[in-house]
Amino acid sequence: MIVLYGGPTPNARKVAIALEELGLAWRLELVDMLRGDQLAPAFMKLNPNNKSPVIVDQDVAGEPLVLAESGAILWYLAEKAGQLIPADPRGRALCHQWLMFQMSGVGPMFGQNAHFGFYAKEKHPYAIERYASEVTRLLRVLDGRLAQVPFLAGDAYSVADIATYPYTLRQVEGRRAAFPHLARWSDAVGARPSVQRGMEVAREHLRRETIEGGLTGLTDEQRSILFGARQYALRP
Ligand SMILES: N[C@@H](CCC(=O)N[C@@H](CS)C(=O)NCC(=O)O)C(=O)O
Repeated sequence: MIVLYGGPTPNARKVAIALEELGLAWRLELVDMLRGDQLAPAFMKLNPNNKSPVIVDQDVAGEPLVLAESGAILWYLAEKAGQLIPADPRGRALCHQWLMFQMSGVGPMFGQNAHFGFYAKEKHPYAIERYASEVTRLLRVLDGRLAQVPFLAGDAYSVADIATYPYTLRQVEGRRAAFPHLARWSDAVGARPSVQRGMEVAREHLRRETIEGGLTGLTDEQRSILFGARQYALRP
């Protein structure tokens, strides 16, 4: 049994999609970010970086494996099941490249775009413009890649697609004409039953304060939990 610590967020969805696709036995342990579950001592023991997702794999030799960082988790699960990473060296290398592109580019830049564009109380035009431009640029890179191949790693669906889809889904909506290849890929990925199930992870816990929940706005306490005083006070 694999325990997934996470909530209704893109990074936890990646892991839920992979778990569903691979048919591994798993269950969810909710991490409610707005409540500050990620700062609780029990969670910080699993990930001192106070971020979800984290998995605990009890089905391993020796101690249960505790693993954070969604890209590392996807790679681990794919290797464990022997699926979702191309077998040939070229495909494997490209799969790794596009997974890293998601982890180092798409994830952080889309995250900062959401932060400065929506969650930050003060609106800084420079930061808003900077990250909105980065999002558009990264979407263009993905669209160019998907003009050449059906999936990010090449011919086969892989962990690189799983990592990217939860982030690009909302951005592609309304920009389909600008990014036709990305839209084609997004439809194909989104049609997979495992993706549909994985995207539903913890949906019932989606909070109205978040963009996806309707963006009623964060309270000062929630801002402090997510972006400020609370997490920094934990550091020596
Ligand atoms: N690089 C990490 C990023 C994880 C991350 O940013 N998780 C968010 C939820 S999607 C989180 O836990 N945020 C809570 C916080 O920053 O306090 C990964 O890919 O797993």
